[in-house]
Amino acid sequence: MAMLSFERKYRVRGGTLLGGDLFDFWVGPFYVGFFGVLTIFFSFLGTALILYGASQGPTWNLWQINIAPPDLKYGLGLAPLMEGGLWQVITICAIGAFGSWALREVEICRKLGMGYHVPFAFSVAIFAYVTLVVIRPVLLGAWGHGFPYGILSHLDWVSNVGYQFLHFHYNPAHMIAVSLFFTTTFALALHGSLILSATNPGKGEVVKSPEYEDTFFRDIIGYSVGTLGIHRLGLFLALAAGFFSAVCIVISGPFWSRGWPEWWGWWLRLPIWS
Ligand code: 07D
Ligand code: 07D
Ligand code: U10
Repeated sequence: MAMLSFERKYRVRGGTLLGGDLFDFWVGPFYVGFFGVLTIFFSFLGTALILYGASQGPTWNLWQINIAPPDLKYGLGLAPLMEGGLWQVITICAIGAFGSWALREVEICRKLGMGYHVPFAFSVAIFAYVTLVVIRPVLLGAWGHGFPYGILSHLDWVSNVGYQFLHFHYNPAHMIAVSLFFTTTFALALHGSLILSATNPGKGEVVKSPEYEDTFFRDIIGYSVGTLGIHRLGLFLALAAGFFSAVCIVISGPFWSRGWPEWWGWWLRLPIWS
């Protein structure tokens, strides 16, 4: 079906979670909805506050702009605007914007009668972010444990927190997350190259069917996961990577406060060695 006639067919009212018909319309290619308005509100306010924070700071250099979380002495309380309060309001705006973006995805899925896989997947990214700026700081008792909002400053935070645990690579959940990230790119490279090899043949050649794709992997490794299966696997790998990332940082501090290399002592203490 041509895109234009398809759009006429599905661009109809209904499927909204909130707001009824009020925001049930499109602006150009964008579906609006109640959550579209909310997204615009939170992202405009959050961006404006970052710009305001930058205007009060020492630099307009994009890489060096930094909105820091409050000092640890403020614990889980509110901080004055210029001493981390800005970071607290921006964090609320960010969670509001990401959350309403996910719910706008849900409304679009409902309109199209599709599954909720895309908003579910985005929720895992939001979960990782919330783990960094809400769950872990709350468990540690201070908003000051959140990461600062700045391109270079957030890298400094990752490095500093990593070295607080001596050698972050020894964090077992970090190992699992890193391996899952590597496996995700490996799977996408295999999938992208396989699809192009079958469906984008040279001049005069015919497009090959999925049987060819299956057969390639049967010939080379004895097994094909299948055309639907590779998408399930890809989604699983990517979401598991994000999930184990959240695990690796939430256990660092709240559940393990020494160096990560020391955690592996349990191996040396196994009774089988004595
Ligand atoms: C390609 C989709 C498009 C998204 C883009 C990001 C902004 C921020 C804000 C000036 C894959 C848009 C960026 C809106 C501008 C201000 C105040 C997604 C694509 C292009 N990081 N991180 C980057 C974020 C964390 C880490 C780049 C966000 C954690 C490391 C970009 C978050 C930790 C490195 C960026 C976040 C961490 C980066 C490229 C939120 C652990 C790099 C991102 C909300 C997860 C790389 C200079 C990218 C870099 C990089 C954004 C969180 C580690 C600026 C929005 C605290 C080690 N991060 N990051 O392509 O070049 O993502 O940094 O959680 O090396 Mg980061
Ligand atoms: C949090 C992003 C969420 C994004 C959202 C959307 C916008 C809109 C708009 C473009 C989770 C934002 C959208 C803003 C943009 C437009 C229009 C994603 C998030 C909601 N590490 N490490 C990880 C590796 C080391 C350390 C994760 C590798 C060192 C710490 C991943 C190496 C030390 C933390 C990872 C390595 C160290 C991590 C990050 C190699 C430093 C974390 C991915 C090869 C000395 C972080 C939850 C992630 C984490 C994390 C990989 C090295 C420290 C598994 C490959 C040894 C402190 N590291 N790391 O989580 O788990 O994405 O965060 O050396 O906190 Mg690590
Ligand atoms: C996949 C696939 C597949 C495909 C695909 C894809 C996965 C097999 C069939 C998709 C993949 C690609 C296209 C490849 C490239 C993608 C990436 C590399 C991922 C990264 C993407 C990007 C970097 C692009 C990011 C771009 C974004 C997020 C768009 C930005 C858009 C906006 C900011 C507008 C959003 C719209 C909203 C929120 C609602 C509508 C609002 C408006 C239009 C604005 C007007 C506002 C109103 C009318 C509301 C009024 C607002 C109010 C009252 C509040 C005001 C408040 C104030 C404070 C002012 O598998 O198949 O192919 O293609």
